[in-house]
Amino acid sequence: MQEKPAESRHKAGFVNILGNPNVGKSTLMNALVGEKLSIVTPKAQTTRHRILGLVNGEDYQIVYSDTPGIVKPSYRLHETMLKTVKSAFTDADMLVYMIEPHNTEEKDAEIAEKLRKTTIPVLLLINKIDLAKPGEVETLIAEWQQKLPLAGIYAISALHRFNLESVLHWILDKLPFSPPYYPKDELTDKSERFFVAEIIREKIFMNYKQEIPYSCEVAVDSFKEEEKIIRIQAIIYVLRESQKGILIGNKGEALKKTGTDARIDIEKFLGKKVFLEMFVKESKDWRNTENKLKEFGY
Ligand SMILES: Nc1nc2c(ncn2[C@@H]2O[C@H](COP(=O)(O)OP(=O)(O)OP(=O)(O)O)[C@@H](O)[C@H]2O)c(=O)[nH]1
Ligand SMILES: [Mg+2]
Repeated sequence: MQEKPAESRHKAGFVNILGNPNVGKSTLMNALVGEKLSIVTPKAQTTRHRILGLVNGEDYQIVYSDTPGIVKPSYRLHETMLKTVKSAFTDADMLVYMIEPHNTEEKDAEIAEKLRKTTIPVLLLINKIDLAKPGEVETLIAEWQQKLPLAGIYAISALHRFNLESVLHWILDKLPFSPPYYPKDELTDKSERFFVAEIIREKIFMNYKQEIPYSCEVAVDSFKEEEKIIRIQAIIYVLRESQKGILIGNKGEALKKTGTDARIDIEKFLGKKVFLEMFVKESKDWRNTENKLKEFGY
């Protein structure tokens, strides 16, 4: 028998990670890619865009997609987030659906039905098993085996990198034969500016309470690389004038802390010294304004 040419033995495909907010999708993608691409916070609805993370091997390329959590839309930004999730449902070679032990059944009922009907291979991951009560995981596995008899099912901890080899093994096994979709030295589809804005948004999620993180959008206005330093100017947009003061804080302390936290991580990400300046502006009701959402890349 003739040996297949190397090109046709190459595997590649889109592995799209879906799930409710906060289940650990971004943590999983970062762990699988081995690089902190997606921002991670303890708050729900952290991720707003679809972010690709590539894992390149000699004879394979896995194109992971981290996606926003599935939400019931209460404003336009949510609608675009949901559209992103839907697109990830249709262009996948494989679907990874992630849940956590204390997830309520009804939250997953609708999607479970879709997953049962699809012809795309499905991997169900029960994440955060480090937080599970005894017996809880076994019960969940049995339940999902009933619901999705064809799916691969694993209990994992994305945070503690527990059982991720099984995940990778399952994915590589199901990956279709195909030439690579992206150059083999690429890691993601997003720009450095995008990740800088995301890191700032992560620090806003960590440092402010209640509605503030959900009211902010970040845009990098200027990014100038010099020999020894990168000078970055970023604008934080808020929904209302009254939120500016909260962001800036007493004597500017709050914004200063957020800026320092962000700069430290941006320097790690870019591998270079960074000078970061941040300005706060009002962008009236941006979450509900079509052309503003477009401008912000949604
Ligand atoms: N204990 C524990 N916490 C985890 C695990 N995986 C993720 N987390 C935490 O869960 C929180 C949410 O993680 P994310 O990765 O941001 O979740 P997500 O699904 O991307 O959330 P959205 O982008 O908001 O939809 C963070 O505080 C993570 O550190 C895990 O295996 N165990
Ligand atoms: Mg996320």
